[in-house]
Amino acid sequence: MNLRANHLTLREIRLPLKEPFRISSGVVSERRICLLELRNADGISVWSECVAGESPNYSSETIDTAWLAITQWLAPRALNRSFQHPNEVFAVLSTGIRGHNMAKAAVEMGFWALDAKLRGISLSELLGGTRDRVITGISLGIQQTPDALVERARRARAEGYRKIKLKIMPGSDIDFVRAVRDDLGADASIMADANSAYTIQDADHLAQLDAFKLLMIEQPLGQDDLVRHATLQARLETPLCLDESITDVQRAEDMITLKSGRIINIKPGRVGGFTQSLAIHDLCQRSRIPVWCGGMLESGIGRAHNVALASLPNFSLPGDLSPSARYWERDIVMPEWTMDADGMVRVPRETPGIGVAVDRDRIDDLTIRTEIVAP
Ligand code: OSB
Ligand code: MG
Repeated sequence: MNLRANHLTLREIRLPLKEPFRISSGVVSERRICLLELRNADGISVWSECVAGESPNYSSETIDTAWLAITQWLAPRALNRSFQHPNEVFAVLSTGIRGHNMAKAAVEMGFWALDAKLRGISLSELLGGTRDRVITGISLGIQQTPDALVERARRARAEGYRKIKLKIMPGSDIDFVRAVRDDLGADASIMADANSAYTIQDADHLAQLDAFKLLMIEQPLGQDDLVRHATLQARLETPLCLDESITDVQRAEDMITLKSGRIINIKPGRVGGFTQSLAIHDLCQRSRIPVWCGGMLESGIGRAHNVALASLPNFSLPGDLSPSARYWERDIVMPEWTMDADGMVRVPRETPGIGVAVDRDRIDDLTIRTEIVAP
C-alpha cells in the first residue's frame, strides 16, 4: 500500500481545564494544545495531537519547540514521501534528528491514522488491538490538604474509576496517601506519581509508602536515573513504574536489565509514536512486565490515539484515559469520550481511522495560530 501525504496543517488551540492540574514540577490551568491535520493528494485527512506542554517541566519539549521541530525539520521529511507501512515513519523522522519525541510522535501517529483510514479499518485494529473496552483510571493533581484529596478520590471511586493515581511531592506525600487509603479502604486500587520529585537520599522516606499497599509508585527519581531507581526498587516492596525515564525501547530494556522498575507507563508522545510504543509493548509482554497507557491531559483527538493503543493485549492495568468531562466543559470531538459505571471506555473499533469525528467549527473558534506545511 502506498502511504503518502502532501499537506500538514498545524493549529494551536487553548482549552481551559475544569480544574487546575498540579504535579510536582508545575501547574496547568489552560491547556495549549497543538493539533495536526495531515492530508493526502486525494483530500483524505486525519487528525493527531502533539502532547507537549507549555513549559518544559515534564520533558525538555514544549508546544513551541515541537511547533518548530515539526514545521522546520520533521514534516518536510515525511511529506511527499512514499511509505509501505506507517512503521517506517519513525526511522525517517529520527535519522540525524535527536530528541523531539513528542514532535516526532505527532507526525508519526498522523501517518498511522491515515493508513488506518485508507485501509478502512480502525486505528485499534491497525495497531493490533484486541480489546473492545479499555480499563480506566484517573490521575488526581496535588491538592492543598489531604481532605481535599480524599474528597476527589471518593468522587472518583463513586464514578467507577478502576485506579486512582495521586500526584505527590515532598511535603504532600505520606499524609495525603495515608488519608486516601484510610478513607477508601484496603480494596481500592491506589498509586502515587512523583514526576521525579525525589532523590535517592529520600529512600527511607519513600519506604514509608510501603505501608499503604500501593499498586505502584511512578517515577520517583530523575528521568535519566535508571541506576538509582534500581537501588530504590531493591529497598521498596511497592513496585516502581517508570514514565519519564522510558523514552525508547532501549530504555525499557535497560529498566528490565537493571531492575529499575517492574511496570511501564507507555505514552506514545514520550517515545516518538506508535512504532516505539508497540516495540515497548512487545518487549514487556515477552518479559512479563505489565504496561498501561499514560495520559498528558489530551483533547479528544490525542485520547483517540491513546485508547486505540490501550486496546492491545498487554495493556493489562488501567490507563490514564479519563473521559472528556473529567478535563473539559466541552471536548473537540463527537461523540465525546465517556466512561461507563464499570470504569470502561469503549474502543471505536467499527469506525475507520481514529473513531471519533472532529468538531471543526469548534476547533476554528478555538484556534489562535495556524501554519501550513506543504512543500
Ligand atoms: O506524569 O502522568 C504524568 C499529566 C501531565 C504530565 C504528566 C503526567 C500527567 C498525568 C495526567 O498524570 C494523566 C491524564 O492525562 O489524565
Ligand atoms: Mg507520570
